[in-house]
Amino acid sequence: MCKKSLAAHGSQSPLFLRRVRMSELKSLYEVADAFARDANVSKAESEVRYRRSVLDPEAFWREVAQDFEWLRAPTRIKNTSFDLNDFRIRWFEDGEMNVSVNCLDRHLADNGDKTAIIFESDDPNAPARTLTYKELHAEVCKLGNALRNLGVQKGDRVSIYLPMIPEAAIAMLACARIGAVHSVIFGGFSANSIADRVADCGSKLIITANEGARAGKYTPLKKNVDDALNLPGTTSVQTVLVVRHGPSTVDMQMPRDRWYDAVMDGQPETCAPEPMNAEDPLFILYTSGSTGKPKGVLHTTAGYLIYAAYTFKTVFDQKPDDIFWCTADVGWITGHSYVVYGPMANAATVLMFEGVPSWPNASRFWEVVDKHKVTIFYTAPTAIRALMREGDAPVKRTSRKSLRLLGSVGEPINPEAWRWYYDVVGDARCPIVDTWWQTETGGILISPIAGATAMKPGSASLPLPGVQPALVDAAGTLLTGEAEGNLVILDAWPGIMRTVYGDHQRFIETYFKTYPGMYFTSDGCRRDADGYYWITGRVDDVINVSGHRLGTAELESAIVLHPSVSEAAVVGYPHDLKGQGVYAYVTLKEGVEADDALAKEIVALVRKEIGPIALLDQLQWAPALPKTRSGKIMRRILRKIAENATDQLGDTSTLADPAVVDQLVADRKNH
Ligand code: 6R9
Repeated sequence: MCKKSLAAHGSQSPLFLRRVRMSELKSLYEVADAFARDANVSKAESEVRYRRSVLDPEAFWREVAQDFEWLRAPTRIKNTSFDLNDFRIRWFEDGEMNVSVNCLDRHLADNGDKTAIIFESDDPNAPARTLTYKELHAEVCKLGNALRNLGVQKGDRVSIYLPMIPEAAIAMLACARIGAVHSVIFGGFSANSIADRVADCGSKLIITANEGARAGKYTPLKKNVDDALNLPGTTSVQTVLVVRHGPSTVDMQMPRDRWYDAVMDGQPETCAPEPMNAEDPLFILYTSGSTGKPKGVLHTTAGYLIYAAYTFKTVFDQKPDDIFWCTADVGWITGHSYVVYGPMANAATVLMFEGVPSWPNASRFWEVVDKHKVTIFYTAPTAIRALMREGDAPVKRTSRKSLRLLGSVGEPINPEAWRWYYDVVGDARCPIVDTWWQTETGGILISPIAGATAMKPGSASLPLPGVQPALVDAAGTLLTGEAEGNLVILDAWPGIMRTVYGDHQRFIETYFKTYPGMYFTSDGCRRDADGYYWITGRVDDVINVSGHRLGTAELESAIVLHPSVSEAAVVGYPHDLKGQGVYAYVTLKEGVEADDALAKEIVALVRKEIGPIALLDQLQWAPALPKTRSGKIMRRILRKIAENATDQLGDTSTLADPAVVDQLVADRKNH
């Protein structure tokens, strides 16, 4: 049976759509009384808050904003419109604050000696390192001063390419302190990807480390930066700061390269915070979309911070004694909002972990939980599935008694993995918050509120206060009640991105033109009879591999750089561990012989161009690609072939040459 198309742009779109089983829709886990008793938010309170937030968003967010420290309190709260003729998104617009003051200084009086960061190294035998809020404040001030001495001023861009070490958080907060706009680049990106990101925003300075460690292996971060800075378009960079981390030596190119510890040495431990308007930029984070190169998602000061902080406290039911561990890297939005800004604005203790779940063995996560008495644990379905495959024993040999709440983010969590997480990891004691959101949204939009919302395995459940989701069909008609369609958001919330850096038109085009007047998420979604939302996955050309976004256009551009390749098309296909895998169809130039060595070269080229996270899981030689008569690649058909659902190819009559498909299907069978 063929699933109804949820395409946003006719035949261009839908990906693999997760099938939501009917029986799952009814499975309900009520909030346990024991948890509800002490919860920050009750079920009744969550409903009252939601109603208030939608009826009078001004009053709702005005009250939330009072919990923050302002240099100048805002009088205007919400000034937003998604109407294309009158488009604007401004929150707290006449307010002034400094994000680092809200994350650090205001905690010093009561929480100065409280642990802000517990750092757990990749090496399980290395001693853990901790920083109190006082110590973190001092480090951030020193780096803020050092950056100012190096000529970094308000509004300048600073790229951060660091492993998961405390200096990553220090660097972000130091930028916030002096009003510099940070752009964190994930350590799994290559020199080319660094160069693209540096060139796009014109960074003045890069903060990196000599190397990063994961599972006992080292990534030469500084060398990648050196290679990036040899590429065109990167001349804006004047200084490279290098954190000493790990034993390797690096080439220092003077006067450009400076050791981090040398520039920090002797800096005062106080640093005047830059007064920032609520709408001044805080950071840029590059993310993949349907077309072209990754775009620089820009978040601003007050709206982002308040939204990250509010959702952190609400969703995770945060209490003063919690030890919060979000396993995401700071190179992704989850690391920005729920390792650094959300928790630190709430004076929480966070654990930062440089390693991986399965090294040195499959108990590592739970050993770290026991070692540091983690109470709230937030990870991605791909990690849960990988650990589930190792069986229950590696979990069961640890205590995990300290845990009280579990979270999931990055992709839909399949009910089997949800149940394993709940029963085995959480011993059926800990609620799970399945949090749906995006780089663009700044913070969580749809999620259970721990202690208030009954859970259904596989559903992100209900919208948070201030969030108005809706479903539309391909024509943009709003669907009511139980329905399946494309997920849109009808009104602005404080954490929404403000623009694509340097390309406001692309921002409007990408998110607000498909369904005029609405923010289009590019996710498919089903709403059940209880109003619960079930995200089914992307309906655009973004592939979600292990919770990381990869654009098909980026992957294809990398493949065709190979001199033997004439054309390529990439699609996602369901993958047991990663959620989705990358399936590449490659057409070679006339006369080139296809063989394994060439396939390996292409895989290596993509890795070099984008980074180790861009792995082609499958590569199929394609004598030609299926195209419409107007020359458009029919991805819908390529997806079905990749999924091995060749009985569901649908209508191929509009193809220029239907025989192409028969050939691909036959080759797939032998693949
Ligand atoms: C936070 C983050 C965004 C895309 C998003 C959706 C998928 C994230 C999800 C989820 C189902 C969840 N996604 N969380 N799908 N349930 N709980 O991951 O941001 O990297 O920008 O990815 O991830 O498809 O559109 P980002």
